[in-house]
Amino acid sequence: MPITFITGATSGFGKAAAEKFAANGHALIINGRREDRLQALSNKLQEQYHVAVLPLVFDVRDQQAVFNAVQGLSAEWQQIDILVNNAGLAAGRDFFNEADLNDWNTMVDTNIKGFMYVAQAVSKLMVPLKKGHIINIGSIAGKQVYEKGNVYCATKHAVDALNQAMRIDLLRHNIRVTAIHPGAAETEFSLVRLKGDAKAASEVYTGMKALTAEDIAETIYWTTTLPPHVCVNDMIVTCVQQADAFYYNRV
Ligand code: NDP
Ligand code: 8X3
Repeated sequence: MPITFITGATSGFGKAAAEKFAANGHALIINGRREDRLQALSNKLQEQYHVAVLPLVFDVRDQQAVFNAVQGLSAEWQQIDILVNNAGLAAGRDFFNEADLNDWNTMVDTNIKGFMYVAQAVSKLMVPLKKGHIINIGSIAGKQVYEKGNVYCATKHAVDALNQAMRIDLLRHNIRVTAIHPGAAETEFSLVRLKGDAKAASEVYTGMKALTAEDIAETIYWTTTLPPHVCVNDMIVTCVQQADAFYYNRV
């Protein structure tokens, strides 16, 4: 049974990916900060798909907690085949000169530093196995910069660079490294970014059929099903009504 480790599995892409991998017989290590959600997901997947699930509650920003959690895995659970490095968020949508520095720190600490801690901790387990697949969740915001996107876009550009760096440095260890850069997807992302303003969050997707969490889960899973000598390095995925960070066809 392959083992897949998914960060940010309490919602959105991570949760949908957990469902997808479990439905395909993967044992799962799932992470998030909200313990109740993580436990409920774990119970559901074990009951529905009869797969082993290990919930690991930690904050990816906490370097020690990340390394303790990964290094503390039993020998069986350390045989990780796939990492979905997904936990992340946007906080605020403000002009550069007006943004809240706490929001900037939260995004840098989560989307860059937490992302790096998880990837390094798990890659250390993959190296001796001489195989593995790391899937980094970037964003269209990691390819282009838009108004009031400033630091969120910068963190996702960092993900783009780190994905390339991992691909190069892990090449000699036979580890596949893939970045998936989604466009607008209707998850809890905008609710978090806009600090719980449900009306403003839903307006982000007005007039278009945005991506769903399941669409991205499908894409993530697909990259893992290719023959072992094939690696998708970088992929941008948007809904049909979005061409890039700027061009939308809202109806
Ligand atoms: P959601 O808000 O639905 O899910 C985010 C997940 O990340 C939650 O499970 C949350 O869990 C987890 N998370 C956030 N901070 C931390 C932390 N410090 N430690 C551990 N887990 C954390 O959003 P999405 O599913 O949409 O977002 C997933 C990823 O996709 C993010 O990296 C986001 O930037 C990216 N993305 C999203 C797009 C979109 O339009 N939705 C488009 C492009 C990229 P918990 O709160 O329980 O810790
Ligand atoms: C999330 C997609 O367009 O809000 O990364 O930046 S967008």
